[in-house]
Amino acid sequence: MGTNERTLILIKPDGIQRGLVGETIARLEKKGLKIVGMKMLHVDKALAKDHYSHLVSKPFYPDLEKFITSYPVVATVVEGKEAVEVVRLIVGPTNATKAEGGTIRGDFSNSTSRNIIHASDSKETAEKEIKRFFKSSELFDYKLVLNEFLYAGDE
Ligand code: IDP
Ligand code: MG
Repeated sequence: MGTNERTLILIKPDGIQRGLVGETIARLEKKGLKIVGMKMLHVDKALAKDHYSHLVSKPFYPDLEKFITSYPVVATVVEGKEAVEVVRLIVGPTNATKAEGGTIRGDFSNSTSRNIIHASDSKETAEKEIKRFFKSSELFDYKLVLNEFLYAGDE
């Protein structure tokens, strides 16, 4: 069973400004995801265009770029069984107005444009996004001793 799938999370400027860094990371940790990289950075325009390349032609892109480059973000890579899908489920859908309670977006946002957190949407995207935000020397391979208590009996 693969427990080493990785995904990228960004706590966006609204998440930091609203004091939700600890709450957000705590939810991922309590699920049993292993933190393998973490840093604060300021996203510049070029990085924003790269990261949101699928959205540059949208009418809301200027606001999105201004927002994501306005204040720092916290970038985190977590690892675990089916991490990409698991994190998307914990985060909730893009439009937080439609996000269920219990999800990060459902509990803390009622907006599409200010929805607290980014999470990679597929394994392929995750690989690209992790490389975009982290050097290999900034990612840590270590044994999470708790794994035996998190998944050991799974197929
Ligand atoms: P995701 O963050 O759930 O993966 P994407 O479609 O990849 O959603 O969009 C990236 C980000 O762009 C969203 O999280 C949100 O901040 C912003 N965004 C997406 N669609 C809209 C929209 O219709 N209006 C305003 N902002 C949007
Ligand atoms: Mg996306």
